[in-house]
This record gives sequence, structure tokens and C-alpha cells, in this order.
Amino acid sequence: MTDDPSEPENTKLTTTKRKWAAEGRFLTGRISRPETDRLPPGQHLVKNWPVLDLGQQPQISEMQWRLDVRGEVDDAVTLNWQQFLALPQAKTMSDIHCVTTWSRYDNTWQGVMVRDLLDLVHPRPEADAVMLTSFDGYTTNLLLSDFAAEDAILATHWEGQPITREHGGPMRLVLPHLYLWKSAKWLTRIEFTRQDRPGFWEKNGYHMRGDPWSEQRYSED
Ligand SMILES: Nc1nc2c(c(=O)[nH]1)N[C@H]1C(S)=C(S)[C@@H](COP(=O)(O)O)O[C@H]1N2
Ligand SMILES: [Mo]
Repeated sequence: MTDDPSEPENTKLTTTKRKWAAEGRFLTGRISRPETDRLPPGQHLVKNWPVLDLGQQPQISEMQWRLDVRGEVDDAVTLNWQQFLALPQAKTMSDIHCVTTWSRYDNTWQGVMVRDLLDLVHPRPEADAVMLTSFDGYTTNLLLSDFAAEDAILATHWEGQPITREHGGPMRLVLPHLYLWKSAKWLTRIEFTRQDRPGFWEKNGYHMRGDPWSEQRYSED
């Protein structure tokens, strides 16, 4: 199932979001910075936590679960659930910002810091980017410099409880400084690459980087 994840199907949401990208929906033209502006431009706060995905929410048992870390690293590894939980455990608190304009403050997370995973696999100097692949076939790309952010966490818990299946459990990435589409749910493969190549939404009109404070919602062309 995870060896050759097929491209997710066209869905109503995909079509709508492609249309938004084409129209430049939600762009305010303002630029703000996290130090001065906690809430990025064009965002509003929510108290609940909306669910957004391509409509397939895979159910992965602890037996089936694998995290495959490969590509431009010295020590490629495939971890099972027990091995993943044996990595150093950490807790963080962060805000999340979705490109569909909602933000949610002060989420508490528990899991493995991305930096601890990097210490384990030793990315090579040639590694510039990562491609993330999930159990539902979703892909998204990141520059290694973004993936290696201090607060990036491979999260298993939210607010002290295991992350639910709809929010990407048993494990998802949380990368607070970029729009939430970069935070792959049901993550199963991290491939280190020399070149930054577009993932699913990035091929569908969304920005390669996705910085909320400079409203990098859509690709330039
Ligand atoms: N595997 C996977 N991860 C995904 C997605 C998806 O469809 N599949 N959708 C992305 C998008 S577009 C958003 S906005 C967030 C939503 O996360 P949430 O449902 O926990 O709010 O997940 C991101 N991660
Ligand atoms: Mo999204």
C-alpha cells in the first residue's frame, strides 16, 4: 500500500481549492511578521479544530504502521511503531494556520522532534529538500531548512490524547511556521532529495513554500 502511493483522486474539495488558487482567493496584499503579528494576514481564529483532507482517512494499526526515511541520508531507516516510540519524546505548544483562512492558537503536541529524527538519519550535505508521502497517497514538499525548524514535531498526541484518525493519527507532522497543508497527516515516508519538487497541492496551484506571514498561498504563475 505504501510502496507506490497513487495520486489522490479528484474530489470536490480539490476542484474548489484549485479554483481558489486560480482566482487568488483570500489574498489581502498585506504582509506581517510573526514577532509583531501572531495572527497572519487574512486569517481568523477558531476554537474548534476543522478537518481537511482529500476524503480518505486511512486506518493504520500499530502493527501495519511504518515510517520509511530514505534518499540523501547516510543512515536510511524504516521504523516500526515501537522503534518510533523509543525515540526521544518531546512536548511543544504551537499555533496552526490553514490556507483556507482559519488559525488555532496554543495547541499542545507530544511526539518526536524532527531534529531528533535528523540526528538519527544524518542527511547528506547534498540534501536540500524532503518529499513527504502519507498512507492516503498525499504528498507535500519542504525545503530541508523548513523541515528542520526548531518546533517541527512528528506528533502522536494533541492536548494529551492520541491524535484521532481524522486528524492524522497515529502520527502526523506539525510544522507550525508554514500553512497546515505542509503538515502531512498519516505520514509514512520521508525522502530527502537534492531538488525541491512539488507535492500534491503544490502541483495544484499552491505555493512551493507556504509562509502564512507573507501569504504564500498560491504559486506565482
Ligand atoms: N495525508 C494527508 N495529509 C494532509 C492532508 C491530506 O489530504 N492528506 N491535507 C492537508 C491539508 S490541505 C490541511 S489544511 C491539513 C488539515 O489538517 P487537519 O484536518 O488536522 O485540520 O492537513 C494537511 N495534511
Ligand atoms: Mo488545507
